[in-house]
Amino acid sequence: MILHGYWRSGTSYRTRIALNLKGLEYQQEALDLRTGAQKSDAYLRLNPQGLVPALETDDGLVLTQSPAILEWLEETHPEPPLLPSDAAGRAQVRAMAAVIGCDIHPLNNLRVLKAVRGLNPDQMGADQAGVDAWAGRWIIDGFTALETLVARHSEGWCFGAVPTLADCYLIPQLYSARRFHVDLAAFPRLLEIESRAEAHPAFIAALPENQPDAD
Ligand SMILES: N[C@@H](CCC(=O)N[C@@H](CS)C(=O)NCC(=O)O)C(=O)O
Repeated sequence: MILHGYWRSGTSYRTRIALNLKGLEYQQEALDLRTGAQKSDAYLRLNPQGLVPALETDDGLVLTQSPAILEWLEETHPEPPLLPSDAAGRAQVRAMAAVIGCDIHPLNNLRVLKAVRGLNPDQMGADQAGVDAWAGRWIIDGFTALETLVARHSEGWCFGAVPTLADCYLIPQLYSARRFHVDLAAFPRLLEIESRAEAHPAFIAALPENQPDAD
């Protein structure tokens, strides 16, 4: 398989974690988002949305949108499972993932931040402090809910005693929160999960700084 991604992209990071937890081999093709490589004609043929990640499977499929990729991985490589065995548990894990994937990450994606900075026609014109405040607002909002959900369901990881899709989403969002200088002191349970991930080989191998294109 080939993962098209970028070392600091949260959606690429969450996909790497899932691939690693499943013990799957994959090559990486890096796209430098800072230079707009995701908008090249060649990449747009793979992913018309011009966003990372995209996963080329061994069968020649091209998968896009990290939630779809993670669900595909779970369906095609069920061991070890990243979703609980019961429907209620799966709904909880997917809800935790969606807090990040739907309600936090899209608001601090590169193209949204460009608009917030005023580089796009929206002309909102924020400086770096304004961008941090914007991103932080949505991160704190989502993390506050997640801290409560984790308190209800955690036995070490976000849900239960083994990593699930929710942890694949959480760890990159914590990394991103630090880049926006968010004070994480109010989220001790999330930080506890992060320290567990810091000792887990699948999460370590997925760390941005451990990727071939890291600079
Ligand atoms: N919902 C998409 C979001 C993908 C996304 O926003 N990717 C970011 C990197 S984390 C990106 O490619 N940004 C490039 C840009 O905004 O031009 C997913 O989960 O795959």
